[in-house]
Amino acid sequence: MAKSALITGITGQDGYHLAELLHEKGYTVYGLIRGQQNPKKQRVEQEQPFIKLIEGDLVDPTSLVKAIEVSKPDEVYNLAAISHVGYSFKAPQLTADVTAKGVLNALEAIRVTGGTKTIRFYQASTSEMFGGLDYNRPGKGYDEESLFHPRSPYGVAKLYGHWITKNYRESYGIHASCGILFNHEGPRRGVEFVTRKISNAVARIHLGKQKHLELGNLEPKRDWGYAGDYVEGMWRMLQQDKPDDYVLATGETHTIKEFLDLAFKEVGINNWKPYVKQNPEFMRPAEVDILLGNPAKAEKVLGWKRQVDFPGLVKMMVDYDIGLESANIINQ
Ligand code: NDP
Ligand code: GDR
Repeated sequence: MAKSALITGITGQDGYHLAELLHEKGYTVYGLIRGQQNPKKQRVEQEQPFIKLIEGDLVDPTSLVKAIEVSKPDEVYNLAAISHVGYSFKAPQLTADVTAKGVLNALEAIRVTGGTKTIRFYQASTSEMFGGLDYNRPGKGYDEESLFHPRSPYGVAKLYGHWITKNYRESYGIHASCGILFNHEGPRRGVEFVTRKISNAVARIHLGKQKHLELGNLEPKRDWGYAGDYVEGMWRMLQQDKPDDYVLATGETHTIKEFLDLAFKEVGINNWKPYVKQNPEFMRPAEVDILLGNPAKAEKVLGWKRQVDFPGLVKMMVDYDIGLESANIINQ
């Protein structure tokens, strides 16, 4: 019989890629969608009509119980979160409710419906749980044993989600795994995140639709991979006999300036400085200066490896946005 999976965060970047992957593998895919009139619902219905949508919210425990009862999942992928680090400083309590306690609500829904021995659970943990601080630099890359020091309400909330997932594994024997994923991007990334903000602005500048791009701090370094590669790693974690935690990363780190270099070169601009303005609005009260991951365990145990490299990722995103923005001109 076909396996069944329930994905929370179905309207997000990873929800899109994971739904595609599971559908290709023959799963029946259920997606939790929130809100009375979610504007993204129509897009999901058009692009991925195979997804069975269930209304629910991570902060509404009853809706999660219902979602488990309706989908009867073999696997639950908890991708839903307030996921924007900058926004989490503006809405720290909401972030705690969704990104921290929401994980507990999802685990409890599995427990109270009697699914602890039958349902496998994936928690979307993050490299934002590491701090990049002087006493705790990544060295050759943060791994599963590295110290945590979150630097934002988002990172703190995710650390709760990480530990409550481990606690349910230890307490109730649930097959629950945490993927500690470093930044992963692609054409499906929200435009509020720095890579897509840049690729979209570069496309628009190239097409004469925009003059400048406003950014915050350009010095931080990130370990950027392609989201399509990372959802494969999530799935592999849940196929293991034993649950465990894994870092998924590329093992390379680059500054935002390097991203700008490559993105603008794609459209023939070698000096991006005249096009980029700094705006303090996009600075954060506390910053993670450097992230670099060591994916050795995932490579060895899961046989996972990223496929798309950094230049390939930048090119993919800029090419996509040129296509998107050109089509918008034609349609106007
Ligand atoms: P997105 O921001 O693209 O998607 C977040 C999703 O969460 C959306 O579908 C959103 O739905 C949903 N959501 C928000 N609040 C609620 C709620 N109260 N109840 C139900 N759903 C809700 O995130 P990504 O796809 O990029 O990331 C997926 C997960 O992985 C997130 O948990 C993120 O924190 C984590 N992560 C991401 C990394 C990355 O680089 N992308 C790296 C490491 C971890 P709606 O459309 O209704 O707003
Ligand atoms: P991040 O991603 O915080 O790493 O979290 P984001 O793209 O938001 O920021 C990366 C770095 O770029 C700097 N920056 C800007 N960021 C944004 N969004 N907008 C700007 O204008 C801007 N200018 C500079 C930031 O300060 C930061 O240093 C992402 C999210 O997907 C999390 O959910 C996930 O857990 C982590 O990646 C791993």
